[in-house]
Amino acid sequence: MSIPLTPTDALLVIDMQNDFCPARDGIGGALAVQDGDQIIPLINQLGQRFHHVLLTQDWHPRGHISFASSHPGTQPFAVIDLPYGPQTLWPDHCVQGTPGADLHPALHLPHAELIVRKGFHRQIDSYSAFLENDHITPTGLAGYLHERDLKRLFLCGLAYDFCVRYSALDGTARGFECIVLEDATRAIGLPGSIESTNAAFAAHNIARIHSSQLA
Ligand code: VGL
Ligand code: ZN
Repeated sequence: MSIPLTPTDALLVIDMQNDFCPARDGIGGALAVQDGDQIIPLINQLGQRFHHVLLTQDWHPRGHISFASSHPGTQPFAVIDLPYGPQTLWPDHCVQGTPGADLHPALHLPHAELIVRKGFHRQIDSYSAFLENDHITPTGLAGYLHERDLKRLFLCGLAYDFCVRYSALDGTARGFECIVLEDATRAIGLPGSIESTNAAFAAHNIARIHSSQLA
C-alpha cells in the first residue's frame, strides 16, 4: 500500500522538545523518551515532502498540576484522580521559557506554519493537540485546520503512547483523517501503554504506517 500525498495533507510533529529527548550537555531529558532524538533526521526528511507542517509544543507553567512535585507525597508515574479524571503524574518537564521546553535544535523544519502550545493551563494537562485532558477545552487546532482546509494529518513525534495517541484519537473524532507514521515516533512505555494505544488505534481505524509507504 503506497499513499500519495495531496495539497490538503499536513505533517503534525508532536512535542519534539529537549525534555522528551535524552539530555545533551545538561539540557533537556527531564522526561526523556528512549531514543527520542533518533527520529529527528527522519522527521526532517518527511517535512520536506509536505507543503504543510504543524508542530506542537508541551508548555507548562511552574507548579503544573501534572507534575508529581505539585502533589506532596506522590512520585512521578503514579496516577491520581483529578476533577477531570485520572491523571498520570510526571517529572517537571517542558516548563515555559526553559531550555527543556525548546524544540530540539536538530529539528529542521523552517517551513512549519504553526506551533500549537498546549498544557499551559495550570489546572489541566493536555496530551492531545486538539483537546486538553478535561476533554472540553480546545487548543484551537481544529479551527485552524478547518480554516486552512487541511483535511488529513500524518502524525509523528513524541510520545507514541501519550501525545501522539490522544492527538490522533481526538483528530479522528473531529473528522480529520489521522495516520500515524510509526517509525517516526517513540513511546514512553509505561505498563500497558503501548498495547492500549495500539488497541485504541485499531478500534478507531487509525492507520499505523511506515514512512516508506508514503509515495
Ligand atoms: C507528553 C507526558 C506529559 C507527551 C507530554 O508529549 O507525550 N507525555 N506531557
Ligand atoms: Zn506535559
